[in-house]
Amino acid sequence: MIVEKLREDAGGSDLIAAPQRRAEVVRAGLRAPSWNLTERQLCDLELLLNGGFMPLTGFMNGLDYESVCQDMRLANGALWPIPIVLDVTEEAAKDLTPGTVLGLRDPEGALLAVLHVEDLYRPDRKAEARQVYGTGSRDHPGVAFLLDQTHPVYVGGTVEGVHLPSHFDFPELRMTPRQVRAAMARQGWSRVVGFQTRNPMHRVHQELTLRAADAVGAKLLINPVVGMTKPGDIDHYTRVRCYKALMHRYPEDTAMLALLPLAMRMAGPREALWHAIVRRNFGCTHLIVGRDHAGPGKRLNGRSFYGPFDAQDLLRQFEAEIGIAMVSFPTLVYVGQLDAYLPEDEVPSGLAAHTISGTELRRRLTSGEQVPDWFTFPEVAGELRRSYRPRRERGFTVFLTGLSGSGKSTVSKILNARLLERGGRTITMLDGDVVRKNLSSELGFSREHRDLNIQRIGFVAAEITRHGGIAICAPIAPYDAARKAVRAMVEAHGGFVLVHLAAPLEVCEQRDRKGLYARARAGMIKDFTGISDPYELPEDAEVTIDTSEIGADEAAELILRHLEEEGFVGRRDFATS
Ligand code: PPS
Repeated sequence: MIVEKLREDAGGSDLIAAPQRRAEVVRAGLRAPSWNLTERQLCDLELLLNGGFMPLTGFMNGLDYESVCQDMRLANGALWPIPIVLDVTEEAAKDLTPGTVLGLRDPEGALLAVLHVEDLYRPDRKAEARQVYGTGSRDHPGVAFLLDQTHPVYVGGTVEGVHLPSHFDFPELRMTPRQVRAAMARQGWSRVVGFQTRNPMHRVHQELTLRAADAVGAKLLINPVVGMTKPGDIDHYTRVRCYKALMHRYPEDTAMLALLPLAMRMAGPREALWHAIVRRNFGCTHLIVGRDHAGPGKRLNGRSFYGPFDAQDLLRQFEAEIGIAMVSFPTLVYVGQLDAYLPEDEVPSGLAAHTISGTELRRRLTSGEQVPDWFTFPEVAGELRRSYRPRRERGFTVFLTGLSGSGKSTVSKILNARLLERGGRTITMLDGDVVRKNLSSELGFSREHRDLNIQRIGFVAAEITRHGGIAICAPIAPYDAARKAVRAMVEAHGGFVLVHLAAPLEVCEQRDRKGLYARARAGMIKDFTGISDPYELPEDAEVTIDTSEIGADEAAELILRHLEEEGFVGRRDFATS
């Protein structure tokens, strides 16, 4: 039967060039024009090369692409729901014509494969969004990526691989489809149910995977995605530590863990078909599909992009053709009185059902609150806690902005002293003048140079925050976009508190402790903030203090109080750090 054959062949016909051909491929690839693969393209290439994307033989040409977008099939009729395309810039496309070769390199420039160019085409990405994702809305992360982060020209053709992209993390869990199938065969597993996830696995997931495997008499392949998932998801290092910690909870010889370097699109129903094809290639006979499988969450207006069972309904139509059976699963909830997990529609009336959302879990972790044992095993909670330190143990940045003479340096010195008096934390001061002497001595005061100055401060502050320290920055930072960019950099690692010292210009000018305003008025200093250069008032400051009305000590006190209220530092009544 065709499906059996596909399963046997998958990975056997992977796209890495045979040893006797490899030297020739390398020679051609190194001489040819080259393209440095994006993160998503790297993921796609890896699964093309290792057979995870069987029966694809390369990045889609125009015919396959059109047909996949419209009918979920390649031009030859084979089922394939998601475009796998190589998008490049107009600049890179200039060197390419059908029949030429393109070297595909990793971000460091190492050659991974060559693409034998068949065609170049300029897709209608809005149409692609509607066809593949069912929406043109940028609220959908897959659509936002397609419209804003892909290049305008798609290059189609077959690929010949030199080697797989390198991964240095968790090498023992990074298996190709062929290796996974071989491991299954060694263990004598003939029925295997796959479990797809992009989240940490809690007790409910362990329950449902065990029940699913039991229901169909199969073993279990836990196959989490470690390529690209939804922006904001828990990083894969943390997740993989959680999965590893959980594995001993499965009875011996029932479950295997293997990582999948897939770049998810969050395309819901179409993505469920795609996941099924990939898992079939990894040797699974069954796939668990729950509510809203691979959905992107809710729109900004609170509505969902896909119905909760759309993915199950679509996959049901194609199970036989793909050669994988769906194990559909209801949402399980915990019923405290019974100390058991039940499908949500089977909870006896009068009994309370419990669940904890991802957002609530993160809130509990960062506020140091307990995560109940019914929700997650203590070893998993322990791993999560290592990554999600409570706020008062995490790094943060206080970023003071304001005109020259608004009190930034004085207030930041007092704040520094107050925090040092309490002890237990390391603090780095990044005062405007100090930074300009040490980090930015070659820069002037054009917008470009100011932006570069703030970007450098942001980079350093983000690193300090990442390492659990406190950064106190005090530049003028007159431009909103530059301040927002720093916020984004820092918030990826910890807290960010923007403090606007909002003394009116007249007051700052009156103080004129450095005599700069007088010189600026006399035209001796050009592009002086407030006089001959703009200051964009922040609308996103956590703390705004008019230092013409409030003294520096009191201003520092207000900032400290905010830090206490937000939990970045302990309250003085209770603790000293
Ligand atoms: S910026 O815009 O954030 O990059 O500026 P910053 O790095 O904070 O540097 C401001 C300090 O440089 C002195 N100075 C000037 N400020 C503004 N405009 C012009 N043209 C200028 N020339 C020199 C001034 O002393 C600023 O320090 P503060 O502490 O703000 O008074």
